[in-house]
Amino acid sequence: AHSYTKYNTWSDIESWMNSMATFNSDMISKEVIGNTYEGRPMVVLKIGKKSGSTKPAIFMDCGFHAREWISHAFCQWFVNEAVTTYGSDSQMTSLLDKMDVFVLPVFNIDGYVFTHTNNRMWRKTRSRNAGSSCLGTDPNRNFNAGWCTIGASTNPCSETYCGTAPESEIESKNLADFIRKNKSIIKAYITIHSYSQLLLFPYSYTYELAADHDELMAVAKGASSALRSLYGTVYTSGPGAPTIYPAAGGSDDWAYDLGVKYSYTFELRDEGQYGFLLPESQIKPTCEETMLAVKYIAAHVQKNL
Ligand code: 0X9
Ligand code: ZN
Ligand code: ZN
Repeated sequence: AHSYTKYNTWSDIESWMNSMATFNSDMISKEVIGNTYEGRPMVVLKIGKKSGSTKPAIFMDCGFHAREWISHAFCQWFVNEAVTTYGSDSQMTSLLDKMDVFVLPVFNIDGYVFTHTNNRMWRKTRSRNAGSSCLGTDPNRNFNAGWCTIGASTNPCSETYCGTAPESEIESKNLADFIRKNKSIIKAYITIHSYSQLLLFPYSYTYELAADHDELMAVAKGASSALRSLYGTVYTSGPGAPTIYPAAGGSDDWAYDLGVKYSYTFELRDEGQYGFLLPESQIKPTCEETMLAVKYIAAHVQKNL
Protein backbone atom coordinates (compact mmCIF):
# COMPACT_ATOMS: atom_id res chain seq x y z
CA ALA A 1 0.00 0.00 0.00
CA HIS A 2 1.12 3.57 -0.65
CA SER A 3 2.73 5.66 2.10
CA TYR A 4 4.43 9.07 1.97
CA THR A 5 7.03 7.89 4.48
CA LYS A 6 7.97 4.75 2.55
CA TYR A 7 9.73 4.07 -0.74
CA ASN A 8 6.78 2.99 -2.84
CA THR A 9 6.87 0.56 -5.74
CA TRP A 10 5.93 1.73 -9.24
CA SER A 11 2.67 -0.17 -8.96
CA ASP A 12 1.79 1.63 -5.70
CA ILE A 13 2.78 4.98 -7.25
CA GLU A 14 0.62 4.28 -10.29
CA SER A 15 -2.48 3.53 -8.16
CA TRP A 16 -1.68 6.53 -5.96
CA MET A 17 -1.61 8.85 -9.02
CA ASN A 18 -4.98 7.54 -10.13
CA SER A 19 -6.59 8.06 -6.75
CA MET A 20 -4.99 11.50 -6.29
CA ALA A 21 -6.42 12.59 -9.64
CA THR A 22 -9.81 11.04 -8.88
CA PHE A 23 -10.21 12.48 -5.37
CA ASN A 24 -8.78 15.92 -6.24
CA SER A 25 -10.34 16.38 -9.67
CA ASP A 26 -10.76 20.11 -9.02
CA MET A 27 -6.97 20.50 -8.65
CA ILE A 28 -5.24 17.61 -10.44
CA SER A 29 -5.40 16.34 -13.97
CA LYS A 30 -3.37 13.48 -15.47
CA GLU A 31 -1.62 13.39 -18.80
CA VAL A 32 0.41 10.52 -20.26
CA ILE A 33 3.32 12.06 -22.16
CA GLY A 34 4.38 8.77 -23.75
CA ASN A 35 5.53 5.30 -22.76
CA THR A 36 8.90 4.10 -21.51
CA TYR A 37 11.13 1.65 -23.39
CA GLU A 38 9.39 -1.26 -21.65
CA GLY A 39 5.97 0.27 -22.31
CA ARG A 40 5.05 1.87 -18.99
CA PRO A 41 3.06 5.15 -19.12
CA MET A 42 4.94 8.33 -18.19
CA VAL A 43 2.32 10.24 -16.24
CA VAL A 44 2.44 14.00 -15.62
CA LEU A 45 0.12 15.42 -12.95
CA LYS A 46 -0.98 18.99 -13.60
CA ILE A 47 -1.71 20.63 -10.27
CA GLY A 48 -3.45 23.98 -9.97
CA LYS A 49 -6.75 25.72 -9.51
CA LYS A 50 -8.72 25.20 -12.71
CA SER A 51 -8.98 28.42 -14.65
CA GLY A 52 -10.60 29.55 -17.85
CA SER A 53 -7.36 30.67 -19.45
CA THR A 54 -3.94 29.04 -19.82
CA LYS A 55 -1.75 29.61 -16.77
CA PRO A 56 2.02 29.92 -16.60
CA ALA A 57 3.57 26.77 -15.17
CA ILE A 58 6.47 25.18 -13.32
CA PHE A 59 7.68 21.74 -14.44
CA MET A 60 9.23 19.34 -11.91
CA ASP A 61 10.42 15.78 -12.41
CA CYS A 62 11.70 13.05 -10.12
CA GLY A 63 13.34 9.71 -10.70
CA PHE A 64 15.74 10.38 -13.58
CA HIS A 65 18.20 8.04 -11.91
CA ALA A 66 16.63 4.80 -10.74
CA ARG A 67 18.48 4.31 -7.44
CA GLU A 68 17.89 7.84 -6.12
CA TRP A 69 14.74 6.81 -4.25
CA ILE A 70 14.42 9.95 -2.10
CA SER A 71 13.79 11.82 -5.35
CA HIS A 72 10.73 9.72 -6.20
CA ALA A 73 9.51 10.17 -2.63
CA PHE A 74 9.78 13.95 -2.90
CA CYS A 75 7.50 14.31 -5.93
CA GLN A 76 4.80 12.32 -4.14
CA TRP A 77 5.26 14.44 -1.02
CA PHE A 78 5.02 17.64 -3.08
CA VAL A 79 1.75 16.62 -4.75
CA ASN A 80 0.21 15.77 -1.38
CA GLU A 81 1.41 19.02 0.23
CA ALA A 82 0.04 20.99 -2.70
CA VAL A 83 -3.47 19.59 -2.41
CA THR A 84 -3.60 19.47 1.40
CA THR A 85 -2.18 22.97 2.03
CA TYR A 86 -4.05 24.74 -0.80
CA GLY A 87 -6.56 27.00 0.91
CA SER A 88 -4.68 27.18 4.23
CA ASP A 89 -1.09 28.01 3.26
CA SER A 90 -1.17 31.46 1.66
CA GLN A 91 1.86 30.88 -0.54
CA MET A 92 0.66 27.54 -1.89
CA THR A 93 -2.80 28.99 -2.47
CA SER A 94 -1.47 31.95 -4.40
CA LEU A 95 0.91 29.74 -6.39
CA LEU A 96 -1.79 27.30 -7.46
CA ASP A 97 -4.29 30.08 -8.16
CA LYS A 98 -1.91 31.82 -10.56
CA MET A 99 0.23 28.98 -11.87
CA ASP A 100 0.09 25.27 -12.62
CA VAL A 101 2.75 22.84 -11.48
CA PHE A 102 3.44 19.90 -13.79
CA VAL A 103 4.86 17.00 -11.78
CA LEU A 104 6.38 13.93 -13.42
CA PRO A 105 6.72 11.67 -10.34
CA VAL A 106 8.83 8.98 -12.04
CA PHE A 107 10.79 9.69 -15.22
CA ASN A 108 12.86 6.48 -15.50
CA ILE A 109 10.13 4.00 -14.57
CA ASP A 110 11.83 0.93 -16.08
CA GLY A 111 14.99 1.63 -14.09
CA TYR A 112 13.01 2.22 -10.90
CA VAL A 113 11.19 -1.11 -11.27
CA PHE A 114 14.58 -2.81 -11.83
CA THR A 115 15.92 -1.33 -8.56
CA HIS A 116 13.04 -3.05 -6.75
CA THR A 117 13.30 -6.40 -8.54
CA ASN A 118 16.96 -6.97 -9.45
CA ASN A 119 19.59 -4.38 -8.58
CA ARG A 120 19.03 -1.65 -5.98
CA MET A 121 21.98 0.36 -7.37
CA TRP A 122 20.80 0.61 -11.00
CA ARG A 123 21.03 4.17 -12.41
CA LYS A 124 20.30 4.21 -16.15
CA THR A 125 17.33 3.37 -18.35
CA ARG A 126 16.81 -0.27 -19.42
CA SER A 127 17.07 -0.03 -23.21
CA ARG A 128 19.08 -2.45 -25.37
CA ASN A 129 22.29 -1.20 -26.92
CA ALA A 130 23.22 -2.49 -30.40
CA GLY A 131 26.39 -4.55 -30.34
CA SER A 132 26.66 -4.65 -26.54
CA SER A 133 25.30 -6.85 -23.80
CA CYS A 134 25.20 -3.84 -21.45
CA LEU A 135 21.82 -2.20 -21.01
CA GLY A 136 20.73 1.38 -20.53
CA THR A 137 21.67 4.99 -21.16
CA ASP A 138 22.20 7.70 -18.57
CA PRO A 139 19.14 9.87 -19.20
CA ASN A 140 20.92 12.88 -17.72
CA ARG A 141 23.58 12.61 -20.44
CA ASN A 142 21.03 12.17 -23.23
CA PHE A 143 19.74 15.73 -23.77
CA ASN A 144 20.81 18.13 -26.50
CA ALA A 145 23.11 20.38 -24.47
CA GLY A 146 26.76 19.94 -25.43
CA TRP A 147 25.77 16.32 -25.85
CA CYS A 148 28.52 13.85 -24.95
CA THR A 149 31.31 16.43 -25.10
CA ILE A 150 32.39 16.20 -21.44
CA GLY A 151 31.67 14.09 -18.36
CA ALA A 152 29.83 11.45 -20.37
CA SER A 153 30.83 8.18 -22.02
CA THR A 154 30.33 6.61 -25.44
CA ASN A 155 30.69 3.14 -23.86
CA PRO A 156 27.28 1.46 -23.40
CA CYS A 157 28.64 -0.30 -20.31
CA SER A 158 29.40 2.99 -18.57
CA GLU A 159 27.09 4.44 -15.91
CA THR A 160 27.25 7.75 -17.81
CA TYR A 161 26.63 6.39 -21.33
CA CYS A 162 25.21 9.27 -23.39
CA GLY A 163 23.25 7.12 -25.86
CA THR A 164 23.53 7.10 -29.66
CA ALA A 165 22.23 10.67 -30.12
CA PRO A 166 20.47 13.39 -28.10
CA GLU A 167 17.03 12.05 -27.10
CA SER A 168 17.89 8.56 -28.32
CA GLU A 169 16.07 7.36 -25.21
CA ILE A 170 12.30 7.41 -25.58
CA GLU A 171 11.96 8.74 -22.01
CA SER A 172 14.17 11.77 -22.85
CA LYS A 173 12.30 12.36 -26.09
CA ASN A 174 8.89 12.19 -24.36
CA LEU A 175 9.98 14.73 -21.73
CA ALA A 176 11.67 17.04 -24.26
CA ASP A 177 8.62 16.91 -26.54
CA PHE A 178 6.32 17.83 -23.64
CA ILE A 179 8.49 20.77 -22.59
CA ARG A 180 8.89 21.98 -26.20
CA LYS A 181 5.12 21.75 -26.68
CA ASN A 182 4.51 23.80 -23.50
CA LYS A 183 7.53 26.06 -23.91
CA SER A 184 5.52 29.27 -23.91
CA ILE A 185 3.98 28.59 -20.49
CA ILE A 186 6.83 26.78 -18.66
CA LYS A 187 8.70 29.35 -16.58
CA ALA A 188 10.78 27.01 -14.41
CA TYR A 189 12.27 23.51 -14.70
CA ILE A 190 13.15 21.64 -11.50
CA THR A 191 14.70 18.17 -11.54
CA ILE A 192 15.17 16.19 -8.33
CA HIS A 193 18.19 13.91 -7.83
CA SER A 194 20.24 12.62 -4.90
CA TYR A 195 22.62 12.74 -3.14
CA SER A 196 25.12 15.47 -1.99
CA GLN A 197 22.93 18.35 -0.74
CA LEU A 198 23.46 20.66 -3.68
CA LEU A 199 21.29 23.14 -5.53
CA LEU A 200 22.70 23.34 -9.04
CA PHE A 201 21.88 25.47 -12.05
CA PRO A 202 23.42 25.87 -15.57
CA TYR A 203 25.89 25.23 -16.81
CA SER A 204 27.28 21.75 -16.42
CA TYR A 205 28.42 21.26 -20.04
CA THR A 206 30.71 24.28 -19.87
CA TYR A 207 32.47 26.38 -17.24
CA GLU A 208 31.08 29.54 -18.86
CA LEU A 209 28.62 31.38 -16.66
CA ALA A 210 24.96 31.42 -17.69
CA ALA A 211 23.58 34.77 -18.85
CA ASP A 212 21.30 34.75 -15.79
CA HIS A 213 24.02 33.55 -13.41
CA ASP A 214 23.63 36.26 -10.77
CA GLU A 215 19.88 35.87 -10.48
CA LEU A 216 20.05 32.05 -10.53
CA MET A 217 22.71 32.13 -7.80
CA ALA A 218 20.74 34.59 -5.65
CA VAL A 219 17.59 32.48 -5.88
CA ALA A 220 19.57 29.28 -5.16
CA LYS A 221 21.11 30.83 -2.06
CA GLY A 222 17.72 32.03 -0.85
CA ALA A 223 16.23 28.58 -1.44
CA SER A 224 19.13 26.89 0.36
CA SER A 225 18.76 29.09 3.41
CA ALA A 226 15.01 28.45 3.50
CA LEU A 227 15.79 24.72 3.42
CA ARG A 228 18.42 25.05 6.15
CA SER A 229 16.04 26.97 8.43
CA LEU A 230 14.04 23.82 9.26
CA TYR A 231 16.63 21.28 10.48
CA GLY A 232 19.97 22.93 9.75
CA THR A 233 20.69 20.84 6.64
CA VAL A 234 23.42 22.62 4.69
CA TYR A 235 23.23 22.87 0.90
CA THR A 236 25.84 24.27 -1.49
CA SER A 237 24.57 26.36 -4.42
CA GLY A 238 26.28 26.91 -7.76
CA PRO A 239 26.58 26.12 -11.44
CA GLY A 240 26.91 22.39 -12.10
CA ALA A 241 30.37 22.27 -13.71
CA PRO A 242 32.40 23.82 -10.89
CA THR A 243 30.09 22.73 -8.05
CA ILE A 244 29.73 18.98 -8.73
CA TYR A 245 31.52 18.14 -12.01
CA PRO A 246 31.33 19.01 -15.70
CA ALA A 247 28.80 16.73 -17.40
CA ALA A 248 27.09 17.40 -20.71
CA GLY A 249 23.65 16.32 -21.92
CA GLY A 250 21.70 17.14 -18.77
CA SER A 251 18.04 18.12 -18.80
CA ASP A 252 18.72 21.26 -16.72
CA ASP A 253 21.16 22.76 -19.27
CA TRP A 254 18.89 21.72 -22.14
CA ALA A 255 15.81 23.38 -20.59
CA TYR A 256 17.80 26.53 -19.87
CA ASP A 257 19.12 26.82 -23.42
CA LEU A 258 15.57 26.25 -24.69
CA GLY A 259 14.59 29.40 -22.80
CA VAL A 260 13.39 28.16 -19.41
CA LYS A 261 15.35 30.62 -17.27
CA TYR A 262 14.76 29.14 -13.80
CA SER A 263 16.35 25.73 -14.28
CA TYR A 264 17.49 23.90 -11.14
CA THR A 265 18.82 20.48 -10.18
CA PHE A 266 18.43 19.41 -6.56
CA GLU A 267 20.74 16.82 -5.11
CA LEU A 268 18.88 15.85 -1.93
CA ARG A 269 20.20 14.24 1.28
CA ASP A 270 22.53 13.03 2.43
CA GLU A 271 26.25 13.79 2.02
CA GLY A 272 27.24 10.12 1.69
CA GLN A 273 26.65 8.43 5.04
CA TYR A 274 23.78 6.42 3.54
CA GLY A 275 24.00 7.85 0.03
CA PHE A 276 21.36 6.34 -2.26
CA LEU A 277 20.24 4.06 0.60
CA LEU A 278 18.78 6.92 2.66
CA PRO A 279 16.65 5.35 5.44
CA GLU A 280 12.89 5.75 5.25
CA SER A 281 13.02 7.60 8.58
CA GLN A 282 14.63 10.49 6.67
CA ILE A 283 11.90 10.79 4.03
CA LYS A 284 9.71 13.12 6.09
CA PRO A 285 12.41 15.57 7.23
CA THR A 286 14.07 15.58 3.80
CA CYS A 287 10.80 16.28 2.01
CA GLU A 288 9.65 18.93 4.51
CA GLU A 289 12.89 20.91 4.21
CA THR A 290 12.98 20.52 0.41
CA MET A 291 9.42 21.88 0.20
CA LEU A 292 10.71 25.16 1.62
CA ALA A 293 13.36 25.45 -1.08
CA VAL A 294 10.99 24.55 -3.92
CA LYS A 295 8.40 26.99 -2.59
CA TYR A 296 11.08 29.69 -2.37
CA ILE A 297 11.98 29.18 -6.04
CA ALA A 298 8.30 29.09 -7.00
CA ALA A 299 7.62 32.35 -5.16
CA HIS A 300 10.47 34.04 -7.02
CA VAL A 301 9.22 32.72 -10.36
CA GLN A 302 5.69 33.87 -9.58
CA LYS A 303 6.91 37.34 -8.57
CA ASN A 304 8.72 37.68 -11.89
CA LEU A 305 5.93 36.50 -14.23
O1 0X9 B 1 25.44 13.45 -12.76
C1 0X9 B 1 24.26 13.79 -12.72
O2 0X9 B 1 23.46 13.57 -13.63
C2 0X9 B 1 23.72 14.51 -11.47
N1 0X9 B 1 24.30 13.92 -10.28
S1 0X9 B 1 23.79 12.41 -9.83
O3 0X9 B 1 24.61 11.99 -8.71
N2 0X9 B 1 22.29 12.50 -9.31
O4 0X9 B 1 23.86 11.53 -10.97
C3 0X9 B 1 24.11 15.98 -11.54
C4 0X9 B 1 23.47 16.69 -12.69
C5 0X9 B 1 23.92 18.13 -12.81
N3 0X9 B 1 23.51 18.68 -14.09
C6 0X9 B 1 24.11 18.33 -15.26
N4 0X9 B 1 25.16 17.57 -15.32
N5 0X9 B 1 23.59 18.84 -16.37
ZN1 ZN C 1 20.79 11.63 -10.32
ZN1 ZN D 1 4.28 19.51 5.33
